[in-house]
Amino acid sequence: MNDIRRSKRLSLWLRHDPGAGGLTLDGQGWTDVRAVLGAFARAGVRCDRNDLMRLVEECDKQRFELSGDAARIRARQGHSVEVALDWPRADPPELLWHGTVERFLPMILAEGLKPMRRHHVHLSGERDTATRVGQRRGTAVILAVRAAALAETGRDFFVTSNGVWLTEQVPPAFLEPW
Ligand code: HQG
Repeated sequence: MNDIRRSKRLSLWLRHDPGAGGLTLDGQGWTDVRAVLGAFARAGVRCDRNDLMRLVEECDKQRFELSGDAARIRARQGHSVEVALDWPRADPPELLWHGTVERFLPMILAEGLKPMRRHHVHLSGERDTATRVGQRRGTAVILAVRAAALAETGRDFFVTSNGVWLTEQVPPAFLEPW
């Protein structure tokens, strides 16, 4: 199994369905590295500690995070299971970016950006990153989010250690197709 497939399996376990790997996550989304290695073994997937460390390190989007002693692992964001991520609140820049596709636009412009099955709406500081996110689904359509103005209304923004901005939702008045 290559690293992309291992990474998808790990995303599934650490974000959406820990039970599928026989894993449990703590309140902040952490689980034991040894338990994850056991889950790969039970799933019949070759992934030893070195494979896992490489996957965490080389993952283009830095999706996963190890504890300081490398005994525990979690997904940095993107969960659908209930976890309380402890990302710091931060003041966003004037504009953040969201990449989506044409077919979602009418709904988004009518009701705003919603987290859908995740906990938060994901926004990027860089337009190029938003383009890549949108391109997962087709031709990317980019929305500018007037983030600083939204924060001034009292809406919280959080920033992950890999630079993804998270917020609960973005009302249509703060969105502009770019
Ligand atoms: C859309 C990946 C209809 C939204 C990426 C998006 C990112 C609405 C989709 C990260 C809507 C949700 C997150 C509304 C939002 N009506 N559609 N009101 N509000 N949408 O995957 O932002 O590879 O949950 O535009 O690279 O695409 O997993 O969010 O198209 O960083 O690490 O509903 O996931 O990272 O899709 O992607 P998602 P996303 P990973």
